[in-house]
Amino acid sequence: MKIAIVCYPTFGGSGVVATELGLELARRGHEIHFITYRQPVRLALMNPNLHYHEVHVPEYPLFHYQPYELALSSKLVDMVKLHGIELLHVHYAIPHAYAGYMAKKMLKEQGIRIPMVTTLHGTDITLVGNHPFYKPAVSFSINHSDVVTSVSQSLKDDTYRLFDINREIYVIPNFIEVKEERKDGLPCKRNAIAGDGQRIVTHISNFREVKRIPDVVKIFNEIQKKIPARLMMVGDGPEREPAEKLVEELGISDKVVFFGNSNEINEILCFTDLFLLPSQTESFGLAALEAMALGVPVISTNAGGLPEVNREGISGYLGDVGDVEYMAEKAVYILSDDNRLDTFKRNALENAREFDIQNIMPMYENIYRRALKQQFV
Ligand code: GMT
Repeated sequence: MKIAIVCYPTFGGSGVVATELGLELARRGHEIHFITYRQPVRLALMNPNLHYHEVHVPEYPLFHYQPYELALSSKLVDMVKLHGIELLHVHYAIPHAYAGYMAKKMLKEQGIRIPMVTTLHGTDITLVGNHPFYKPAVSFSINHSDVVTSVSQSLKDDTYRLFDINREIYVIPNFIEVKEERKDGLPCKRNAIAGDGQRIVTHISNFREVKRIPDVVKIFNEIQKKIPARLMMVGDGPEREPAEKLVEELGISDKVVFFGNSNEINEILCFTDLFLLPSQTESFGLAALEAMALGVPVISTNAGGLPEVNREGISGYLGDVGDVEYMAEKAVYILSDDNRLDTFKRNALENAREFDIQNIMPMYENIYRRALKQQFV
């Protein structure tokens, strides 16, 4: 199949999922065209089936806001015609499904019919898309997609609850490549980060309010009172600076490292003993799955789709949003005994296998076949 993938090219989860999906589809022989404003961070164009087309938005002083959707839909039209693309797969309703719909309409006028698959990732539904300023456009784009998928059952339920949706939504969970040899094969530089007997706790995110960064710091503060430990804070965003201040106020600066954005996620997770994700909401929690796939247990909240990924008492524990005390207590429970920690590590890896890319990829291929077969407008 010849597929155009539209996504956000940044460190965010939806961009990572879209990129990894495109890479695997290309490995499986499909011709993949990424169409976005910057080359996605995880995209390595080392496969003849992979193509990247940049969307340029010319600056014009009259425009207060540069019209990205317009430029994107025009680019989609041009690329579909030039490369004979058969299907659009847009990640994130805003504004990608909207731009994709416009492209479909323009192509139809030129006698080209092309189906659009829309994948909902969460923030486009639960945080941004639900705002009254966007809601009608988001509902419209979802209802006019040919096939709609969501990354968890929880997100599917939220979409039906928050929007007036008249289409079937298919759940296709996020995925991960579980490599048997990865943990041993990597040069784990544990000693450069922590001394003997110190546990390593990690948090990775875009440091937005929804991640409840102060809770990460507070949970770690409780852990380090009982167990020698260090906290790795990976990522960047508006909550980073306040977190650095909080760490200083708590007098634990010597135990916390702020890495900023990193392309070495696997290297960091390789020496991690416990992952923290106390988010306000999380449609799936890809970062938690990435941790589990490297044998790292997870302490998270039970919000959104997290219970579909992290299993209570097996791969880690889940507390109510804001229940720092419970999450800290369970973190200490896991970290305070070598044998117990090893069991949780093994279970986390075992749990991650369910989401192995090889299990999930056929679901997307089936959805594409369905979209190509059905009568689309
Ligand atoms: O919150 C993030 O980390 C970024 C955000 C995004 O929009 O890319 O992630 C969302 O999509 C990911 C991939 O499907 C999910 O794993 C995240 O749970 C989801 N974030 C939220 O729901 C807050």
